[in-house]
Amino acid sequence: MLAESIAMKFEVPGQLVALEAIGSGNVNDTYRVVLRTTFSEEQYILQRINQKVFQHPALVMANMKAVTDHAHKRILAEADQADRIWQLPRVIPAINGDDFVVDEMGGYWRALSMIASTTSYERISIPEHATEAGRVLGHFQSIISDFPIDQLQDTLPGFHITPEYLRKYDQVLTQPCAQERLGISAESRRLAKFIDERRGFVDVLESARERGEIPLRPIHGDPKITNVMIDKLTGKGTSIVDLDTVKPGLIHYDFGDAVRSGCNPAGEEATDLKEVKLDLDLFQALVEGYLFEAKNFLTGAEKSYLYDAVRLIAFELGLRFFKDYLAGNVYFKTSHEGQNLNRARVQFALCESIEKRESKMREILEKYC
Ligand code: GN1
Ligand code: MG
Repeated sequence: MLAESIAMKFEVPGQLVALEAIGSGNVNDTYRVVLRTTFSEEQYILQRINQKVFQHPALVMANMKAVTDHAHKRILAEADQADRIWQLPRVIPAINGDDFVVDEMGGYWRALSMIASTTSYERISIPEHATEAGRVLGHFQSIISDFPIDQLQDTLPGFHITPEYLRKYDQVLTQPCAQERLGISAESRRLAKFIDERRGFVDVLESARERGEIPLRPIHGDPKITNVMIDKLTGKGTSIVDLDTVKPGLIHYDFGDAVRSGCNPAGEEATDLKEVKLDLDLFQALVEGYLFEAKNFLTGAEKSYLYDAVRLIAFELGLRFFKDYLAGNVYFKTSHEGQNLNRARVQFALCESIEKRESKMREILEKYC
């Protein structure tokens, strides 16, 4: 198997014992690699980078290496004041010294250290977990907030620029595949109408950035709840993983993504839309954790857009899933027909629930800002 032959090309001691596919990511392929020597066991994460999504994998790795090196130094420098051992994956070099291995077909693979004794969840059901997720994101953003963005490459142009996704959606709508799908499904037409009714707000963050109200900073880009690692022994959040999308952006994309994934207890793949909602108790808990860490480095203007961020990122992900469904599922991995359509239905139902709770959410944000 290809992954097995690649697994031994990194700087890790021991012999390969097992390699298993893990994770629920919609983009990369992820494996857990177990190696042993007589006296020790070593485990690490092996990933094949999806080159349909990331066209410059070497730049993705350069960003990841630079940001993690910086973050590790901050974690060590602040360890004495911390209430936990913060962790962050380390890029394990290949035997030839590169940060990745390229296979015979031109595929890019990377190795990352494993965050020991932790687990991650597809959904959150208790407020304590939401607080920990908020702390993990806020802490990560805070320790990279002083990393200079001009040293980061834009590895995914247009990522989280909602007006761009809308423009691409409009292009997809003109294709025969999309027209056919809209023609046969009343549910698709309902979603298209849902989008049309919200065209006016898609630029809420980008226009604030253009006006100079909110700055670009280094961000995670994909802090969904499955990427937050919780310590199995202490219950505390200790790390964030999946650092592909670290690049300059608005902190709002991260906050919105953490909330839309963490505060909908029904999860991304729910089939009963009645169960999809923005749970205010989870929201309050996540906000408390996030602002505990992030309050001091965020500006007042940044704080004032946090509600919009949540509404927008739920909407944006729905738009991205729906666009992909109409285009014939070319971006997000799927395991069954209609999966991207259903994912879009869920995000739009969540967006509606967020809209209904606007005043309560603003009150909560006010309280912790
Ligand atoms: C993708 O890598 P993964 O599966 O965690 C996507 C995110 C979406 C997420 C939705 C690079 O994340 O933007 O929010 O799916 N990542 C990319 O599940 O597009
Ligand atoms: Mg990801």
